[in-house]
Amino acid sequence: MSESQWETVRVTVEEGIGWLEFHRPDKRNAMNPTLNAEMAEALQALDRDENVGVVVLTGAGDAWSAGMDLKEYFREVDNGPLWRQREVRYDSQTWQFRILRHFSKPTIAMVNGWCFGGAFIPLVSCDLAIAADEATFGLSEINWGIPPGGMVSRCLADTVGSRDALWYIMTGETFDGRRAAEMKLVNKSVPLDQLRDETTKLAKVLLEKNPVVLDAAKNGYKHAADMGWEPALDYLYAKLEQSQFNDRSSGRSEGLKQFLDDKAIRPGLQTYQR
Ligand code: ACO
Ligand code: V55
Repeated sequence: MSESQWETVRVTVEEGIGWLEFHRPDKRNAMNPTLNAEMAEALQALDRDENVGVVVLTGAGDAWSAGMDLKEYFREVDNGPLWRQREVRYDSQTWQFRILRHFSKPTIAMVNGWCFGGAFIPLVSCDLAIAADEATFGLSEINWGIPPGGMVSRCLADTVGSRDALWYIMTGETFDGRRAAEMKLVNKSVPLDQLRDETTKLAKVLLEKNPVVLDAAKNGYKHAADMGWEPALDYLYAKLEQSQFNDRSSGRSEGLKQFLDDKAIRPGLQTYQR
């Protein structure tokens, strides 16, 4: 895959990992309309790329992302027609929420630095997240005059508790990666100089699993969380059967064979050999 196909996004594929970078380091990777459109294209390319088993979303330079571009996404659009406002919003939600939250492959947010406002949407849309201890997070909306918009507050409701959410929404105070981990906004935080190794290690665990089953498992979980109990039960069985139907490697039979017949693995303690 060409690395310079996009202006504001970089993709590098290495050993099954698709490194997807916000790439506006001079603007702290703020998300402008160009970036929002390019991210949708880059994610489509990563979905199609059979060499990619896991996607890691990270930022170029010292930022993960400073949130929405206050100039290009807000002020410049204010002076245009309403359809343009609908259009830039649509493009941001398309990748940050619809595509990323339900991506077919596992996704990891690797938060290397600044993470503000709108950046919480792609952060929470990723399945898993590892931050640098040194990263700085904040819901800065209140500091420049708006309530959190888009899916920001919904994303907080899905991760941190309401005491913490309201604290940071209302004060606009920043917090670091350790605090983000403590609140479960991210899975864990590690010193910045270990961030890439730690993320690669996690990606490699996921690369050993059956990709068809991973897709059913993560998307089943996310959709079921929004359902009533009876539809969720039916839906999750449908997902289970869909994954067996789509899994051309018959992973389930193989997993059962390696445990029950060969006694080669104990699935409680390790994954079956694909
Ligand atoms: N939108 C537009 N431009 C931005 C943004 C942003 N969100 N963040 C940074 N930039 C630009 C700056 O305007 C500046 O551009 P310039 O060099 O052309 O003047 C450049 O990036 C560097 O910014 P500095 O402020 O000089 O960088 P510094 O490293 O000192 O500070 C920090 C980084 C803390 C991230 C600061 O840039 C900042 O506060 N940014 C805004 C964060 C924010 O409130 N984001 C919006 C959240 S709300 C939402 O997303 C809906
Ligand atoms: C925010 C994000 C948006 C938006 C309005 O507060 C506000 C963040 C991702 O889109 O349209």
